[in-house]
Amino acid sequence: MKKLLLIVVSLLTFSFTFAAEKKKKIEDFDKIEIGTTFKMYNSNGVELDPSVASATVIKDPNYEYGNVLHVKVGNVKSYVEIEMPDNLTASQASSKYEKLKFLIFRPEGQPDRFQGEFSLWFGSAHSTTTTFANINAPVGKEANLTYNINKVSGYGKTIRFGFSVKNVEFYLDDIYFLYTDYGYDYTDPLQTARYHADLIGKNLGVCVSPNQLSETSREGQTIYRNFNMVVGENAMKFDATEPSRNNFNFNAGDQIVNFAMRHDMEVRGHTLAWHSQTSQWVHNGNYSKEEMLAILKNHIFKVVGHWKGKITEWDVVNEVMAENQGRGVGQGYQLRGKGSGQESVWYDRCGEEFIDSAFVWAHQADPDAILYINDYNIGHWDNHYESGKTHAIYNLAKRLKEDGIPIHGVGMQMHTSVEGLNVASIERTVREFEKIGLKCIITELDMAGKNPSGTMEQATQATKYAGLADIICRYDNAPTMVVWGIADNKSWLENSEQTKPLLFDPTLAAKKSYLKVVDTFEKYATAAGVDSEIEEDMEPASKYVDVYNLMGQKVASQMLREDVETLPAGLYIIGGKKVYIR
Ligand code: 9MR
Repeated sequence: MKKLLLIVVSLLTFSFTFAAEKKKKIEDFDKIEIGTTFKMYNSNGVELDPSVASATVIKDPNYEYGNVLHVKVGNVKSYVEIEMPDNLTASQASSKYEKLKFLIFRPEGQPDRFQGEFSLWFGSAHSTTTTFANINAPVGKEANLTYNINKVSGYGKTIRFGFSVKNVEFYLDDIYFLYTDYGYDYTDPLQTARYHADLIGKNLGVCVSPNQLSETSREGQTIYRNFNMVVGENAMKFDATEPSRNNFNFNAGDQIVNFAMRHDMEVRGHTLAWHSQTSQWVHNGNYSKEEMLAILKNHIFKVVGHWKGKITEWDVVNEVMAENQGRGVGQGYQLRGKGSGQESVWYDRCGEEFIDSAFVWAHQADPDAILYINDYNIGHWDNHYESGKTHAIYNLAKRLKEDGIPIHGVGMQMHTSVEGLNVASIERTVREFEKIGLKCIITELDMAGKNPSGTMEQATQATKYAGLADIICRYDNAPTMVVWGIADNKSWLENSEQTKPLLFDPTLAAKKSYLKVVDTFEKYATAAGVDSEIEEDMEPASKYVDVYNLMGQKVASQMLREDVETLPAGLYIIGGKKVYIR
C-alpha cells in the first residue's frame, strides 16, 4: 500500500509589504511654547540676527488648536534651523530619508510672485538646491511642498532649509521626512532571494573577501542570508594562491570555502589562467613554452585539487579574448596577442593550446567541477558594442566543445550600466549557447547609473536586475547570477557610491533592485510549488531517513521521518528533495 506523507513546510503565512511610503515627523510646533524662537542662517552658515531674519512659534492663524512657525526674512537669503528627531545625524537621516515635505502658508499682503531656489542642509552639510523656479505657494492658501534629499555625511543633528527669496514672510507647519519602507527584514529567510533561489536550485552569488565574513557582523550576515553562492574577489587568483613558484597559500580561499560550508553556500572558483594578477615570478621568469605549460599545469592541479569537491565550478580561463573583434558567428576569434597592448602572458608564451590544456587539467583535477571560460564586454548578441566580442567567444567556446575539450559554459562578467544593458539581447545569447549545449551564466554583475541622485534610474536598474534574474529562473543552461560586491560603497568601480551599481546600499539596506530580484525568484519558486510540501510515495519501511545539508554532508542518519521538523532551522536534502525546516 502506498502511503502519502506530507511534511508541510508551508510558509504561506508571511506576506511582503514592499514599497509603502512612510513619513517621519520632524516638527509640527504644536507642543512648543508660543513665542519660542528658532535660529536662522544665511547660505554660508552664519547665524543671522533676529532683526534680519526671525522664526517664532505662533498660534496657527487658520486653526485654533495648533501652532505654526512664523518665518520673517529680511534683505538676506535666510534659512531656518530645526532639530531632527531621535538624535538622527546628517549622514543617517540623509541616507534613510528620500524627501523633505512641509506645509507653507503665505499670508495676505505678500507679493504674488514667489520665485527662487529651495535649499536644504543637514547640520552645515549641503544636501539639495533646486534650480531657480516658481515655488508653488500661492498667497492665502496652504500648500504642501516636497523636495528631494541628497545624501551627505557628517554628524550634524539639524536640518536648515528655506528659499532664496528676500523680504518675505510665511508660516511653516507639519515638517516631515518621507521614505520608502520596503518592509524587508533580512533576518527572516523567507524574505530573501536566497530562500527562493535555493528552492528552485538557482544560484545568486556575490564576490567576497575574507574580511567580510564575520558571522557577527551585519555584512557577514547579509552575505549568507541573501546569497547562496560566493566567489573570492581576489582570494583564489594566481598571485594569491601561488605567490612564489610551487609555494601555495590557500589561507584566504579556505576562509571563504569554510564560511560557505558553514552556510550551505556554493563556491565559484575564480580564476586559474588569467594574464592579470598572475604572480610577477611568472612574468619575469623568462620561461620556455614547455616550462610555462608545466607551471600552469602544476598550478591548476594544486589549486583545483586542494578544493576538490568543495568548489562547484571554476573560471578556468579568464579574459583571453582581444577587445575589439567586430566579427560574426562562424568568423573565428582573436586572442590577446603580442603587441596588442593587451597581452596575455599565457597566450604569448604558449599559444592557444594553453586554453585547451587548462580545461583538460582542471577536469582531471576535479572531474565533477563545472568549467567556464569567462570574459567582460560579452553578453549582448545583436546591435551592441559587445556583439563582436560575444560572437568571438561563442566561436571559441564552440570550437573547444567540438574538439572534445571539457568546457561546460561561458561566464558573462557583465560589468555594465543601467543605460547600456539590454535584457532581451542577453537572453538571446543564453539561447544561442543553449543550442550548442553550453551553459551561459552571469559572473560579475554590476550596473552603474549615470545620474548621481536619480530615483528613476534606480527604478530602471531594479527592473533590469529583475529581468536578468528572470532569465536565470527560466533557462536551465543559465543557473547562476553573481554580483560583483554587496553594497554600493564597496565596489571595485570608482565613484560607486554615486553610481549605485549593486543590490544593497551603504547601510546594507536592501535596494529596490534586490527586492525585485527577490520577487522574481519567489515567483518561480511559488509556480514550481516547491515551498509548500513534499509528497512521497513511500512504503512503510522507509520510516527513517538520512538527512543531508546542501553540501551533501550527512547531518543525521536514519532519523524518524516525523522528527525532521525538530532539526535546527535551515535547508536540508531529505529523500532527494530540498526541504526547508523553519
Ligand atoms: O574586484 C577585483 C579588484 O578588487 C581587483 O583589484 C581587480 C584586480 O584586477 O580585480 C577585480 O576583479 C576583476 C575580476 O577578477 C575579473 N573581471 C574584472 C573584475 C573587475 O576588475
